[in-house]
Parts: sequence; C-alpha cells; structure tokens
Amino acid sequence: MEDLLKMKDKTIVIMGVANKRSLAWGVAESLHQAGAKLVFTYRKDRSRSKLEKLLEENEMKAEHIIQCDVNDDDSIQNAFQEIQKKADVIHGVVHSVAFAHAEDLKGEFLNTSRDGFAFAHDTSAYSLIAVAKASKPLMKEGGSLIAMSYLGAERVVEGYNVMGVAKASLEASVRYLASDLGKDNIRVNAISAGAIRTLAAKGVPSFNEILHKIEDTAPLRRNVTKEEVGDMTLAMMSHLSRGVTGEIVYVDSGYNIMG
Ligand code: 1JT
Repeated sequence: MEDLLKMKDKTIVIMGVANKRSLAWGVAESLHQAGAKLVFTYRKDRSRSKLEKLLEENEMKAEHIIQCDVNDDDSIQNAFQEIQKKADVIHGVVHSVAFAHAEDLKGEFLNTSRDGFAFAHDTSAYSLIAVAKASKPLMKEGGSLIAMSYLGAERVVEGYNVMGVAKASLEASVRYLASDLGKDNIRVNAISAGAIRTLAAKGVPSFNEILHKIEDTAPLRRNVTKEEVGDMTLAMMSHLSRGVTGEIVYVDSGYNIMG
C-alpha cells in the first residue's frame, strides 16, 4: 500500500499556470503532494511572477522555471533543451495551454476567420505535437503526456466554437501520438475537464448558465474543481495508470454521459 503512485523520483514539466485558478496549478498541487519534482514553463512574464508568488505562498519549490512560447518551435526546442541540461531525465509533461481570439468565442461558428482558425489550432492542438517531439528525448525511462480538453470537442457547446474544433484536433492528436510513442513506453492521454471558472472562462457570457445546468443535470449534481482535475492528472502520471494510453478521461461529474 505504501507507495502505489511511485511519484517520488519523478520530474514532471507543467505548462500553463497563469494564476491560482489555472487547471495547471491544481495539477501542480496534486503532483507536489505526491512528492514529484516540478518544472514549470510560462509564456508571459506576468505568469512567471504569479507562479513564483504561488510557489512561495504554498511553500513549494520548483526545480526550474523556464520561458516557453508554444506558438514558436524554436522556443519549445530551447525550453526542453534547457530542461534537459538541468534535469536530464523527465517522466511526464502536462500540457494545459489553449488560446483563441476573443471574437472567435462568440456569435456563430460560421463566422470563424481563416486566421482565427489557424491560431486556435496552432496554439491549442499543434503545440501538443511539438511538445511531444521536444520532450521525447528527455523521457528516457518512459513517460506520460497529459493534455487538457473539454466536452466542446465532441458536442456543440454554444460559444465554444473554434476552440471545440481545436480540442477535437487535440484529442485526435492524443491518439496518434499515443500510437507513435507507445514503443518508447511514453503514454499520451487527455483529461476532459468539466466547466471550471478559470481565466480562460472569464468573459464567457453563458458560463454561469453552463455551471447551473451541470448542477441540475450531471450525475453528481455538482461542478468539478481544479483539485479533482489535479488528482486525476496525478493518477494518469502515476504507476497506477501504466496500462492506459490514447484515452480521453472525463473529470466532469459524469455530465458527458447524459442525453
Ligand atoms: C480557451 C478559452 C480554452 C476558454 C476555455 C478553454 N477551454 C475551456 N474553456 C472554458 C469555456 C469557454 C467557453 C465555453 C465553455 C467553456 C478562452 C481562451 C481561448 C482558450 O463556451 C460556452 C467559450
């Protein structure tokens, strides 16, 4: 019983902490509690400051904090080269990064621009492929890659629009990457998280409605938290999930099963 998770000697890279509400921060807390060593990447300087403050407040220590812009191949390659220099071996990466232009997350999907489509897919889906490629040489002892998705990938959720199509691409990429990387004992999975009030959800006019609908109709009759997403991410990083790859795991109070 002692150590079912076997996280003590593992180094995990977490991408996408913007503030204390970020899913990636929930993941950091769960992985830290399990004894993992953490490396963080950030894009904006502001996110780095927020992260440093969060780490201090929670008496947590990062092994390294490294800048990485997922829209830029060189930045991704450089970031993982830096991580390799400092940590040598890593055992997993949490990809908790997505972006789309605000104008593409309202009104009709029909109005999605070519540029808005490309940008959402580049940032939110292609980035997983680039990160998988850059991190593979560091996962010499095998590893686990986790991406974050949302139900809008497979159902029409009003307003989610181009992000839904980008998340569909992300989920398909998880399966193709899982197929390629299985021979290196690298697993690739996604968590489909229920609606959670994060920075990303800010400015979504229908968000309150979505949260209330989940409380009324999801099997567990409540919304989920970033801590619950963090704990499932820990499970998917750990020894317990060693036989699982290419899956989309729902942490959504069961909402997705309802008709
Ligand atoms: C992004 C945004 C990715 C918001 C996201 C996201 N994944 C989940 N959300 C929350 C959400 C957003 C909308 C929604 C339901 C949930 C915004 C910035 C780009 C990346 O539609 C009803 C719009």
